[in-house]
Amino acid sequence: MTIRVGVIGTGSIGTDHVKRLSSQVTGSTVSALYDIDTERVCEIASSVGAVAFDGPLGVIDSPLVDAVVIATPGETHAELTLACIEAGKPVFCEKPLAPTTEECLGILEAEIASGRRLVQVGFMRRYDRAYRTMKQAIDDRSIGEVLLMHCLHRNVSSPPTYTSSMPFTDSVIHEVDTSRWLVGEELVAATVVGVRKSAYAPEHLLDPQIVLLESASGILVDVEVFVNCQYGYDVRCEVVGELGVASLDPPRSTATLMTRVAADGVPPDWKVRFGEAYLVELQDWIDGLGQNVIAGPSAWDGYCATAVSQCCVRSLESGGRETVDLIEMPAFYA
Ligand code: ISE
Repeated sequence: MTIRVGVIGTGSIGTDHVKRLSSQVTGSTVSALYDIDTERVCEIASSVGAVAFDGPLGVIDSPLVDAVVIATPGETHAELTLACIEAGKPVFCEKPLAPTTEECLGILEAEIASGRRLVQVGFMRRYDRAYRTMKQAIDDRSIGEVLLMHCLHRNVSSPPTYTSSMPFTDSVIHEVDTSRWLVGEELVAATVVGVRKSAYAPEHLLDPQIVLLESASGILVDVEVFVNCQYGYDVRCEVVGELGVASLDPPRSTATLMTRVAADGVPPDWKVRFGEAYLVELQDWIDGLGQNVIAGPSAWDGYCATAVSQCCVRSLESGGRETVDLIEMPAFYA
C-alpha cells in the first residue's frame, strides 16, 4: 500500500521532507503540494510528479491525498492541523504543534472528538540513534535513578527575526520534549538565568541563556542555549543517574578546541546532525499509517512542550521561577 502525502510548506525542512517521502521512504509518494512561493512549489511539484495547489486547504481536501505534512511557520499550525482533523486525515505537524497552549488544547479537543489519533508532532530527536541508546539505558535502569540532566543546544547563528524568547520556543522546545520522553515525567517549573552576552549576537537578542527545568520528581535539567556560537551546530546531553551516566557525547581524554576555524566534525546545522533521525521518523510514520497506527509524539506531547516553552518565556520576562500549568492528561492519550 502506498500512502499519498500532501506537503504544505516547501521551505527548507518541507523540501527535505518532500525528497525523503518521494525517494527515500518506502511506501509513500508525494501527490500534492502548497507553498506561498508559487514558483518554487511548481518546480518542486514537477520534479516529483505532484500537483501544486493554490491554497493549503486544497491539499488537505484533495482526494489525491491520504495524509498531510505541515512544514509551514508555527503560527499556521493550529488552523491547518484542525483542518486535517476535520477532513479525517492523519497529519504530521512540524514543531511546535502550535505557539500557544490555547491553540494546542483546541487541537486535543478536536482529535479526541474525532475518536482516533490523527496527529503526530515532528520531534525528530526521539528517532536519533544516540538519544535512543540513552533512553534504553534509562529504561533498563543501567544508570539507576535519574538525578540530573545537563543539556547544551548551540546554533551557528540566528536569523534576523529571532527574538529573545525564541531560544525557548524554537530551540529549547526540543530539550523539553527529549527530557520528558527520556525520563517519562512532566516538567513542572522553569527558571531562566541571564548570562554575559556574546558580542556576536544581534543587539536585540539575549544570547546565550540558561534555563533550569524541574521535573515532577525533582530531576533538574539545565539547558544552555546559545544560538550564535559561531563554530557549528552542537547538541549535547548527559543524564546523571545514581549508578552512572548516559551521554550523547563520549567523554574525551583530551581537550577539544572548537572555533570557527577549528571545528572538526561538528555539523553545520540540524539538517545534517539529525538527517538520519528525520528519515527514520518519516519511515516510522508511514509504516504506522499502513497499519492505521500513529505511535510517534502525540498532540499531548506537543501541548506539553508548548506549555513548558511558554513557561520559560514567562520566567525570562519575570526574572524568576515560574510553574507550568498543565491540564490533566486526557485518558485518550494514556
Ligand atoms: C530550529 O528551528 C530547529 O528546529 C532545530 O532543530 C533546532 O536545533 C534549532 O535550534 C532551531 O532554530
